Amino acid sequence: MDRTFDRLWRGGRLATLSHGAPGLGLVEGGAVASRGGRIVFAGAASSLPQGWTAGEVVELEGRLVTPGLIDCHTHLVFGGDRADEFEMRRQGATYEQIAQAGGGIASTVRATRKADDAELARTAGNRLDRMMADGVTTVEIKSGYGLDLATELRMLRVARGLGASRPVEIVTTLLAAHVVPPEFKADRAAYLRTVIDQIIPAAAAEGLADAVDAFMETIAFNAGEVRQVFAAAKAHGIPVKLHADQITAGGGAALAAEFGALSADHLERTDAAGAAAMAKAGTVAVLLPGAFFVLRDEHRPPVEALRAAGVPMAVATDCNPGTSPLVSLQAAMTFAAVQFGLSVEEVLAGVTREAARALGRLDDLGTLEVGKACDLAIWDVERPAELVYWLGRNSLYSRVWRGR
Ligand code: DI6
Ligand code: FE
Repeated sequence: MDRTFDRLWRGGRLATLSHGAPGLGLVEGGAVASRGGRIVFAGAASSLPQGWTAGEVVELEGRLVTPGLIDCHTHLVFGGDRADEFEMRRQGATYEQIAQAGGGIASTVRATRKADDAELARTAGNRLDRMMADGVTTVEIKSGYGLDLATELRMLRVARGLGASRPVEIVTTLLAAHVVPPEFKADRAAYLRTVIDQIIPAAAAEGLADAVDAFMETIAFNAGEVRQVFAAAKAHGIPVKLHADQITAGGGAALAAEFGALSADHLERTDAAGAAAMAKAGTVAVLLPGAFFVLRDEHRPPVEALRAAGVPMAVATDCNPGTSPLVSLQAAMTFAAVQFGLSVEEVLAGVTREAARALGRLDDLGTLEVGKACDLAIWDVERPAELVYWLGRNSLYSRVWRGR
């Protein structure tokens, strides 16, 4: 083993989340060493190699170290907000009624098309800064409020730019199949052709999309349409994921599994057969308690069936202006435990290892293991459960991205 480290953290408790280790993979008296932004040692300090040298040694003083948190489902880039609709919903209007009246996603599309790049970057950047303060080191960002070639690509470029200007990794997802934009209402097939023949190829050519997503829902796209979008993504070698079974049961989980999707997200109305199909395909269930909370949904995702089938479960904010104006992944963690019944271990795995899996990035993110990116969250807590238990208390002591 090479014994020169850029930095060594020691004297803390590690939750490695590593493969094969039981539970959180806890290590007492642990140390983590980095070189060139990667982890070159993670384990008990007593098994550090003899004769090591480090550019810097950081004493953890008993603090807890976890992998940097990963928010694997956000719609962080958008124009305006929808506080007016929030008030309408408080007076009894439903999300679908507002959408049918031209509000909802369509109103954010209008605001996003109007906003210039600087405005989109500024507002999304503010949200991103807040997320990072929660210990988040990787954020997935979707397009889907442009719904035309120019604005969809613009959203993805702005998202990529946020990563270039901050110590955080941004993973981008093309969600041109979010809803049919107003100007195509009379001819949905024509919009679908635009997505398939223009937007997906252009995003692929510019390398702007790490994945392609779709919203399969009565107010959005049906199964046949989603199949066409997924086939086009696959033809360009881009992995897929799906907003599935959120408001209505539509067989979304099974469809996602059929295409070998990285993840199927929401799943409030997924049945046991859908869960079984996901298990077989290795598709991750991304649970989004923020939307469940804001919509006052009464259907929980089938956590017991997912668990019984062995489906990996991730937890994310779904940060978006309509159904989940939530910028705190820590809050989503508490909600996932309280509302969905996840254990502390499941929640912590869900924002680290399983979130990395949902992004197709388990090879270099999500656990404290040699060879992975040295992305750490260091917490002022005694027990891991405190990270899930507190609501609105940020226990982050420091955040490390790529070893810094
Ligand atoms: N699922 C959601 O929760 C959001 N989009 C989606 O596909 C809602 C987006 C919005 O209302 O703006
Ligand atoms: Fe979403």
